[in-house]
Amino acid sequence: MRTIELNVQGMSCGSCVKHINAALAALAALAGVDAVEVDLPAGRVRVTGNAEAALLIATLDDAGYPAQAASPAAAAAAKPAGCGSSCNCH
Ligand SMILES: [Cu+2]
Repeated sequence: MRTIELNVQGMSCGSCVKHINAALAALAALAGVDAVEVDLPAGRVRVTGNAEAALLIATLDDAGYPAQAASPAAAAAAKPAGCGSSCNCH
């Protein structure tokens, strides 16, 4: 088991968080996702389990949220906007 941190774009309100949780929950039995923690202000998702990072990223992309493996530089650049034109849940 491991923890994978992802930076997720376009996630800016509680509805986005629900979409992301639902998308990743669908992988739980299939690929081994034990826990999903969404940090909305940071634009970050932490996934604990055995799923491959590439699969998590593909799943989030499919759900409409471009994701990438977290790195310190990317985290500094991530600035969540208010729910609006930059929000992917509408
Ligand atoms: Cu939203």
